Amino acid sequence: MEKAILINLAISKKEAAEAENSIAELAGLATSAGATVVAKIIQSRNTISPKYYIGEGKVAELEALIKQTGANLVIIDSNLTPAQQRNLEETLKVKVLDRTQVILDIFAKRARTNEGKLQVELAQLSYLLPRLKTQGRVLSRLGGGIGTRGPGEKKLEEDRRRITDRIGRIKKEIDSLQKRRAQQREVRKKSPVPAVSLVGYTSAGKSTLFNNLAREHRYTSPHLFSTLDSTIRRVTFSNGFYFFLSDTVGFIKKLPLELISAFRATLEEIREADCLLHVIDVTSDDALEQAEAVDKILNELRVSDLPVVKVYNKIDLLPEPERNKFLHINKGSGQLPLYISALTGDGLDQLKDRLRRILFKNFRTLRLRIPKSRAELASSLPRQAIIIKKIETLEGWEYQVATEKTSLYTYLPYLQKGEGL
Ligand SMILES: Nc1nc2c(ncn2[C@@H]2O[C@H](COP(=O)(O)OP(=O)(O)OP(=O)(O)O)[C@@H](O)[C@H]2O)c(=O)[nH]1
Ligand SMILES: [Mg+2]
Repeated sequence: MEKAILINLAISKKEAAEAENSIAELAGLATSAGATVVAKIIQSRNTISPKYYIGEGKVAELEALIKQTGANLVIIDSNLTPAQQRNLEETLKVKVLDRTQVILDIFAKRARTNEGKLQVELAQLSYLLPRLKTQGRVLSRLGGGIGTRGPGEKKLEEDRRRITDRIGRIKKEIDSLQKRRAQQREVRKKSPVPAVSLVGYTSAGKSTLFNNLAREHRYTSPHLFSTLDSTIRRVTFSNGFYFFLSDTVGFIKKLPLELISAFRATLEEIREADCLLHVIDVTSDDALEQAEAVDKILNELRVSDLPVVKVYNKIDLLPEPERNKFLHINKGSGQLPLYISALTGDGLDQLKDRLRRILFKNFRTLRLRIPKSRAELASSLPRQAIIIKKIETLEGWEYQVATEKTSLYTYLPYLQKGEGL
């Protein structure tokens, strides 16, 4: 187990105000990566030291603290230049990582699918490459653990050319995986079934809500970034209507650039959705800032024109009077905020109700009776309408369907009595 000391350097009033939350989040990241946090330090200073990032006085202080706590890892709550990282490691004689490296490490640990693993390796190598030029950092000297997982220590020591080759090959592989994914998406796009994507800050409760809505077991955990690869399940209403729900990777403030581009593919799911379900953790001290960070990333992904349903989750942990602090958010939209507990199921009926009204606004249900002689119509029906019920009879098939399309004209002769388009 690695014992880590965390350091946040604030060089402005604004940064000083955010320092507590930022270092608390870094502690969450470090724990998720497998380290134990033994100390947290916040330093206020006017400038960043080009040599050590933090001030020299702090470096001396750190040395003493390392001895005292037995720490073998120092994590800086920002990005370091290769020189700063090397200087700190040489002086402190322990491994030094920055925020991006810790996040990359968690992603390396969590990636499950082939594409996810490749994306993480690509991000790690891209982050490493410019650092190799100046660095010659001998990781083996400082042991394995956080920041060395993924491509592996040996690979990290390979020369630049081989890493560049590897990057090229990974890109090609990802490319072909993405083509396949795009084809699958095309198929899904032709389907009349609406799609909803869960989005939100990491640990907000997306997977828990996913499980509860889709009644399907998914991996949830108190650690950050427990979901990396998006998954899709069906959510059905009592009237038989249904939609597809996808669970996605969590967002975080200061998400490294390398990762935003690496996970763009995973986030493509979001772009294909008809509606986004934004999960906000009300128990987090900076819930509103987290929600803003998510909005910002959604903007960057250019999905801001999609309808978004915001849900305030973990309400079971919040006493009634405190809920008021979120009341002003939806002001003007005429919608009351939705308070839910993904864990206990509280508020999920109201949530489903709101989703139903958004997704199926223009849908209506119809009954069809298609004779055996028109089997081709029966087989193409799922591309035109949501099949709610299907019964096979001697003469053919009886359907109850939901549709918003007028393209059902070919089916007009087969409408059951009393139905009209
Ligand atoms: N008390 C309470 N805990 C919740 C609720 N929803 C989620 N949690 C807990 O919060 C933690 C994170 O939940 P997840 O569902 O894994 O969060 P996530 O948004 O999928 O996180 P990532 O996939 O890591 O981005 C878990 O320990 C859940 O049990 C809730 O409504 N109430
Ligand atoms: Mg999750």
